[in-house]
This record gives sequence, structure tokens and C-alpha cells, in this order.
Amino acid sequence: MVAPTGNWWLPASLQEKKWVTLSFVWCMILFAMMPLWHFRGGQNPSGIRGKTTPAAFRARVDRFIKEYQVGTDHGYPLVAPPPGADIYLQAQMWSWTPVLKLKKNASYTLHLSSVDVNHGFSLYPVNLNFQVVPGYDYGLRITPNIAGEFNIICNEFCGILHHNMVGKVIVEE
Ligand SMILES: [Cu+2]
Repeated sequence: MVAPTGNWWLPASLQEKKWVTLSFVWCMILFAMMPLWHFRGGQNPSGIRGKTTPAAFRARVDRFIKEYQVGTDHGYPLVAPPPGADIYLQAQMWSWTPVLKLKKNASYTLHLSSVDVNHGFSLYPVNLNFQVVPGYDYGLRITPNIAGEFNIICNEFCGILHHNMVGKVIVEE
């Protein structure tokens, strides 16, 4: 192969240069928005993430239930932890354990993890969504500010009975 002689390409025109510059500036703005929005956006949780194992998390959930259980709800333990407590929610094909009874305007650290496959935590009717991943303990600082009953719906397809995977959070005045 022989290279063409001389200046065979056309130098970038003014419009091309403007376009490349504009694109680059826009890229940088979007790039800066990612960290900026994490702190300013309000919708991004600053959670605590830690490693765990399904067995360790299950044991922690069992301990949590034993400590604060106040009854049952449709066969699931009903747990009323004190304000400020670390609270635990276990995702498993195809249920959420336990049913949490929380106080309005009290703060908690909600630990989410799965003991089998990936699940999705979706709080209805409030539109809050988090990934629930086996092997990771995702600790969210939460302060429920609306009283009522909320459903937790799995929004990550997790098998044949995925549609049955509904849990509950009760927030009392
Ligand atoms: Cu699921």
C-alpha cells in the first residue's frame, strides 16, 4: 500500500470544530453532574454498603425478629423496632421477611439483602426503588414521613412466582 501524497484530508471546518467543542463541553457537564447530583439531587440514597453472606444475613434477620417481634401478619413475623434501630429486611424467592412496623418521623437504618437471587425493592405507592443483591448488605437511612400501610413489591424478575413477592411496611403516627 502506498500512502496518498500531499495533504489529502480536508482540515476540519469551523462548524466541525464548533460541534466537537460543544460536544466535549456537554460531555464534561454531564460527567460533572453525576457526582454533583449524588449530593444535590435528593433522590439518590447515600447508603452504607457492606459485604455479607446469605447465611450471615439470614441469621441477622432472625436475631432482629427475635428481638423485636410483636405479633404476626398473614403468617409473617410482625416486627416493631425502636426508633433509631438498625432494621433488617430479607428478600427471598418469593417473600419479604419480616413485616416492619415503624414510627412516623423516626429514623432507622434499613438493611436490605437477598438470600438467593437478585430482587428489587419497590415501595408502593411511594416510588422508591432499590436493588437487593445477595452477598451485599445495603443499609439505607430512612425516615418514614407518611403514616399508613405500604407494600413492597419485587421489581426484579426472580422466577415463576415473582408476581407473588409482596411485603409490607406499616408506618404508625
Ligand atoms: Cu424477587
